[in-house]
Amino acid sequence: MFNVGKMKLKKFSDEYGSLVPIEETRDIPFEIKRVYYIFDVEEAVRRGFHSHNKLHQVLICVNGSVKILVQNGEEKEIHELNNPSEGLYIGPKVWREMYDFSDHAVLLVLASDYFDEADYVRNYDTYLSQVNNFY
Ligand code: T46
Repeated sequence: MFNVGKMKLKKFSDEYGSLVPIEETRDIPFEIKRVYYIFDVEEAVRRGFHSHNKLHQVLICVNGSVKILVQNGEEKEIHELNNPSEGLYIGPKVWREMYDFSDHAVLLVLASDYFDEADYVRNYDTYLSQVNNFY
């Protein structure tokens, strides 16, 4: 789907464990202005329900698993994240929902800009009317 893609992150593993480094513009396709993480989410809870006008993000489930539904009015995909060396890139104009958080799931998000509520489209009908003009 346009503006969505799974990314393999390089992982260094040895008998002492594993390590994944992430360098802005090298390992992910933007400069990182903000990092946040989502945890303590009950299994029945669904979050998200919005798109962004300009924001680029990479989502990494660093512990446990979570499902991410992405859609753009025409296409819909479901990505399961359950591997700390795998990311899901989501660019602008993509509706997203996060659900099926496992016990102790931690969803780490790298974002290309500071928090700005004005960048969110939180109403699905508004999103559909905007995205139809965009694509
Ligand atoms: C996204 C998905 C994957 C802040 O004050 N600063 C922040 O950087 C963020 C991300 C949130 N907030 C506040 C805004 C709300 O009062 O934290 C509260 C919960 O945010 P929200 O309901 O937007 O959380 P999610 O899980 O629905 O969405 C979040 C991100 O907001 C969003 O950009 O793509 O994770």
